[in-house]
Amino acid sequence: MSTRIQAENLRQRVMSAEQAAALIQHEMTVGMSGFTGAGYPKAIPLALAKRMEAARAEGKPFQIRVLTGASTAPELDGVLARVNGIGMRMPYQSDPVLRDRINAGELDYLDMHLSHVAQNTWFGFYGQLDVAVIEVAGILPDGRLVPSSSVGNNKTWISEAKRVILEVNRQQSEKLLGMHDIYYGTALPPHRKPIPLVRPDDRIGETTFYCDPDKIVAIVETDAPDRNSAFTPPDATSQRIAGHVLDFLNNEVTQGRLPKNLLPLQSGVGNIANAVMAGLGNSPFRDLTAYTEVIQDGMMDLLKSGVLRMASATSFSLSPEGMQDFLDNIDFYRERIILRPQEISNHPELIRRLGCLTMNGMIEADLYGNVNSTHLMASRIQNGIGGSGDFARNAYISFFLTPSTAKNGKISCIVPMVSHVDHTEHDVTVLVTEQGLADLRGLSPKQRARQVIDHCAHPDYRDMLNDYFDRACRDSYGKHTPHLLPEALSWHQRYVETGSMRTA
Ligand code: 0RQ
Repeated sequence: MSTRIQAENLRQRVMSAEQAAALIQHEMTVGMSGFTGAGYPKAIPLALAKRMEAARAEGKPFQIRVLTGASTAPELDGVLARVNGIGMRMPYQSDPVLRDRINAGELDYLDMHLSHVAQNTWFGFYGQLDVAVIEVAGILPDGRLVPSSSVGNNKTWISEAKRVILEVNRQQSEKLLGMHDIYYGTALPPHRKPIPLVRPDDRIGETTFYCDPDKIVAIVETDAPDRNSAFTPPDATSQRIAGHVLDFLNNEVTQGRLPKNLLPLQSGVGNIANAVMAGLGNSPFRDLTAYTEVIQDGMMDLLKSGVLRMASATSFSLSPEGMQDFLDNIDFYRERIILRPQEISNHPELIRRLGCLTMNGMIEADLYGNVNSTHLMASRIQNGIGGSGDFARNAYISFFLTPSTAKNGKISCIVPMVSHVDHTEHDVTVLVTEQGLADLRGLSPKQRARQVIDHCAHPDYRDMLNDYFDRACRDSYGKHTPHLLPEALSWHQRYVETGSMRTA
């Protein structure tokens, strides 16, 4: 048995993944660990999927409700979706198999602000959590649990679930102990108090989770890596987007609206966000901090080069090389990284207090600055809003980034009216494409439209957008936010019908 399980009284609860999975029944609500492919249980979902398949073969239904921190991996969302074992999923996913099932209308998916999940659970909005399945890096002699490579909602799942099942993964470094900051001071309304965090590097909690030992019904030992998918090196489009962001930040410093070392950075998932981080590495900026939810390779490079002084997050999302570098240099990184529960990493109060500069990807934006981050052609979900709303709504400056076109130029990512709204015009400060940057601060809707067309739209679509806007200004029912209904959404309809938004 692994030396990772140091609490004598818990050792007799070690069992196989199959035995542990047998404790999970049809229609249970299960809170699992996992955030952006880090720290998710590796063995129990697989064993559970086999049971589900066997039940199905006997004609018996077997579906569970799955709550996590954010996205997981093929070994969790993928295997359960493949056997149609998920009846309800929240709050975020990015798995291709699960995504297809959601878009086929085969399960209920609740895509929601990540900061809301823990508190809504405490409020009782989701009913009783039956089981928590949590990956940890170890169990200390007194029963405290050493978190693994993500924190997510684990603290909440452990405290709220009737029963707890642990996966102790010996591939998670023992040296993770000391990197986390688990805040136990939150209270429910009407007795909430300010969260005592005023700098991104403040530590306000514990390094481990507490768990009532009587609730721990099973412990499974695993030895498997996190998903760790590779990043594509920044392409020309991402580099141009990053260049516009950096020019903008430089100018803000020159104008005295940002300090020389900026304000805490939040960076969303994906290659463009990673490219902005790479761009910062080649910039004169120094002594930066990050208050974000996910640490990708780009941020690790900034830590290594000293451009970034420290980073606070709830999870990693590293490439295999990035993970290897992290493990090789964990003593260095442990001094510079703090992982927190997601209700703290994404807390509106803290994001507003710290004045975060937030950078998130989007699918499309409209002339007035409304942003769609989640839906293709209004109805097909890609991933989910994730933490982008927590950050954008409360940011000092909120940036949304995208190439100006998608599908080889057949789709314009700047449209008259977004087909789904995640971030309203009130929460979006700056739009950036490879074409340029639209600074929407202090602009009325009509002023914003000109900025967005001139700076962000692809030249192939500029005339079409100007034509729409000119006619809307002339013929719209109201002239404050001019629109021609139903022409506003005809661009999307045209793509659905003809495979291109272009008219010619
Ligand atoms: O389709 O896969 O069929 O090729 O949408 O597009 O370019 O791969 O997107 O990986 O940069 O992510 C907004 C989804 C961008 C991401 C989003 C099609 C395109 C492709 C995906 P294919 P890309 P990226 C913190 C922050 C919300 C969560 C968030 C996201 C597919 O950034 O999920 O910000 N954000 N979290 O072809 C139709 C358009 C399109 C389009 C792209 N305008 N119309 N299709 N596509 N633009 C992290 C967490 O919260 C965990």
